[in-house]
Amino acid sequence: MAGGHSSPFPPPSSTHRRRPQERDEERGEGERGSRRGGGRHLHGYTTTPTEEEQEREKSPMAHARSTGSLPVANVQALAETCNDPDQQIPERYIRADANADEVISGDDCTAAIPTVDLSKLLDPLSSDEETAKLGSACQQWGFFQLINHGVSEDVIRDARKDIAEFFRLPLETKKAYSQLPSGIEGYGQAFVVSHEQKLDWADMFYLVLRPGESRNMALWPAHPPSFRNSIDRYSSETARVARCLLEFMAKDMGVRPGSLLERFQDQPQGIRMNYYPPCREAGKVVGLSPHTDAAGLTLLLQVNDVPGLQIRSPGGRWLAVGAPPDDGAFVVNVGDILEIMSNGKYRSVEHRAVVRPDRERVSAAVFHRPCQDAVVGPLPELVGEGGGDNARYTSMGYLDFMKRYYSAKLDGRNHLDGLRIKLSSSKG
Ligand SMILES: O=C(O)CCC(=O)C(=O)O
Repeated sequence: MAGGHSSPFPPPSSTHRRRPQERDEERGEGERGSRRGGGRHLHGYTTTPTEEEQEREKSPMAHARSTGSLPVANVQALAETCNDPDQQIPERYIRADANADEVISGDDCTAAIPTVDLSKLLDPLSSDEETAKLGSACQQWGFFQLINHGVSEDVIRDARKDIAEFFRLPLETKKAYSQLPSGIEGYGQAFVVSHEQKLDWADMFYLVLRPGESRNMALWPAHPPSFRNSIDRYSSETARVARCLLEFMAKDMGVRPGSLLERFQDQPQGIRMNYYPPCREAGKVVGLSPHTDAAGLTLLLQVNDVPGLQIRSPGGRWLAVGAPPDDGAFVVNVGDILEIMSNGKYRSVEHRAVVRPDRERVSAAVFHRPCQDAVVGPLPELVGEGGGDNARYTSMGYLDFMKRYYSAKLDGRNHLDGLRIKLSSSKG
């Protein structure tokens, strides 16, 4: 556990011991600064960041705080009003293109995504064969289901229970963990960059998980009481799984086993918990816009048994992923950074989430990212004199890469495609 103390968490500040309502009353406009331990945005004025703030800004997850989203309505609260047949769904949520594309669906669709078995990767007798399966899944689908991953059932059960319970808290309690204007971390929304853009039918709650010292414990809910412990355990276990996968991916790419791990040193990790309320016009709204993940590797847990994830299948059609199997398999996907590091061998695939008219849906994506000083670019072992291939992507520093990602709305593969180098095939 992080820190190796009897409690896995940093010692609580006085803020942590207060009830959220008390903090609300005290904060006013200055709340946001004070929760960060300083007065950055106190009443609209910029003040000197505290030492604590400065340290956090240097942390590998600083990007999560560097680009905020415009404030928009809480969708869970909106849904409670709008699902009354006398009420209209606000125009900003109505998407003309929501149902434009054909979707391959059906209860057996989960089977269509390749399955990778972590216990077979680790078994010397089956490791080579399973590594080839892993590689093929990453190259063709960019997605796979991971089974026998070794994360214990109780860790998954507790994370599921506490995430679902958090979203069931009264709005005012959840608001105590609201995002700050300058960052993605906290309860709110992401990627809202203009007052005109269409909005997703979902709320999210983002937390930085690793490295442990980057955690902003003031944003970790005190309710449900087991939340912090559950998410801490879940973080350690998923980081272990990601580490393992990165090693086997390096093997499949034909680079040194530590090549990816060096770039993912200390395993920066964040969790995005998504709450999709039911919508009586479910076919006209989108839960989460089509996008690719910036991160290296994402482990998605479908928190309740309501399906909603759709991915671009290799044939180009949307494929609906079925309800999660009972065994707590993860849906794993390759992010933009891994596509770039693999010089395009692996694919970061577009995906989206749809909503239901009758039931809420909850999911949790854990993103694994490289360290702050990593270069996001093709691995030197794969390009130029090292690997003989031409670099297919522009290289840039990780923080610049993330700023670029967070400063645009979610829009399919746009972010990633903007970094592709057009290789000339003509000789003249
Ligand atoms: O809710 C889902 O199934 C997808 C979530 C997702 O893509 C994300 O959080 O980035």
